[in-house]
Amino acid sequence: MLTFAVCVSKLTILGIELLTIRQHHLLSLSLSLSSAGQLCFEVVFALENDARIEVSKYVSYLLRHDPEDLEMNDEGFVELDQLLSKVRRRFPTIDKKLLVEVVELSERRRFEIVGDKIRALYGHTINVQVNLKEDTQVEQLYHGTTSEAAEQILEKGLQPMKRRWVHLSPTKEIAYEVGKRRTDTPVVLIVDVTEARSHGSRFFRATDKVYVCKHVPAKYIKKLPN
Ligand code: HQG
Repeated sequence: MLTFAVCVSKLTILGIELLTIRQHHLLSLSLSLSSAGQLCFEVVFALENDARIEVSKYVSYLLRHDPEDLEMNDEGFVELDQLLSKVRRRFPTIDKKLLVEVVELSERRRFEIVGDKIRALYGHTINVQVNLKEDTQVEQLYHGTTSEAAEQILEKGLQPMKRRWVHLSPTKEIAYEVGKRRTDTPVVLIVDVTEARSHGSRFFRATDKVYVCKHVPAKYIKKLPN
């Protein structure tokens, strides 16, 4: 079967506009030729990547930093329907399916949906009890940052700064990417988790890419060679 897809902003046939594409959406028109020689076409709506990022950023802001008029419980959950109404005030074309898609298709698992509620898994500045499961196995974790911050961290340890937790990465590659958000030349620090844990530090797994802890003393942190 021969298949190809084109992306258009409106669907026009013989000069007649049949469909105007909704704001924040991408129309993908797939044409395929079946083995019987029939020409088939399929129209698929998807949330445009940029719009997906904007919605994700707004949801992150609400669930991590300022829920505004949303009712948030002690564990950081809000009703998915309430969140949807709020998001729709800014992104009117978003429906529940698309909101769930934004949450579930994000390359980092920033949020979790449990029943009819949703919350951010990490990154909070507001005081919520996320009650993550403590990790007792992981031996080393990484932290990517700027060279200026790294110098401070090697002296004073890792501190949560504006957030509730220090955020750590399970691999040096992920830590490098985190550091890249701030600088072109990130420094990757390695945390001796086994040693820190044996002296009372506790580490929690938020997602497959993010671990958190309250504070890491400087003596358990080293700089990785570039
Ligand atoms: C630095 C993103 C000086 C620390 C990421 C960092 C992450 C110190 C900054 C998550 C310090 C805090 C969090 C000390 C720490 N002296 N600087 N003693 N201790 N710092 O944003 O780890 O995309 O709170 O190095 O991927 O950059 O939003 O932490 O530079 O997982 O889902 O203080 O956010 O996830 O900054 O990022 P942040 P982070 P999302």
